[in-house]
Amino acid sequence: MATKNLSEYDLTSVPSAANMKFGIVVAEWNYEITGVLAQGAVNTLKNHGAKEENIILKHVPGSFELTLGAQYMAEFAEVDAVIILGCVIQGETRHFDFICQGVTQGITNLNIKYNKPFIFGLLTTDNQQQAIDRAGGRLGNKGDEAAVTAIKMLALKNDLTAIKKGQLIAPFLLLHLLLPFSINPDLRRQACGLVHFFSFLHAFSASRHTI
Ligand code: DLZ
Repeated sequence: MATKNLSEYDLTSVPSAANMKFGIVVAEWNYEITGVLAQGAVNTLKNHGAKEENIILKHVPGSFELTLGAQYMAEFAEVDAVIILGCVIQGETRHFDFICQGVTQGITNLNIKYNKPFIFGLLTTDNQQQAIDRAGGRLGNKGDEAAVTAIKMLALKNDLTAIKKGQLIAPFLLLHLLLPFSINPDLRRQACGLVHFFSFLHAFSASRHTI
């Protein structure tokens, strides 16, 4: 049982979302809840610098359709991360269990298949009041939490990508340092040109692919 407010966090702990592109997939079932989750997610992304044109929001009929909707979003909208928002409320039958299980497994698979963050913003509650509490009520908004999670996961990916690029450029730098000691002047000139060319290519691609 959640006790913390989902919308309370240290603002300074969240990186800038200025260069990130997000997809948000929202289930229409229980829209009085999921609409509030979506609004919270959009506001939070914008508060952290995401541009309006870099937030693509689409709807699917129910939570069961969230997985495929999220896959469409990753394939056709070329977003960096997908935020998945739905609300499943326990009823009299076991429908609840099957939907929750299907979506959870589906989203887990998408994370691995696309190597992108697909954020699980699905409320799975015993009743309507528990959902209201988590959609702008006394426990905050799960949509805010999902947005912050998306930003943090992309920042993590950026950090690790930068480390990998740094490791790749190291051999070029080493070669650059050793070249002046080469004896043959022609060879030295040609090799210098090549090193400069590849360093430029590398720096160019690093500047274009920070996410
Ligand atoms: C059918 C159904 C039921 C009973 N309950 C919910 C729910 O609480 N939350 C939700 O998002 N969707 C529900 N659905 C619809 C299913 O997710 C799905 O849209 C249909 O089974 C059609 O595939």
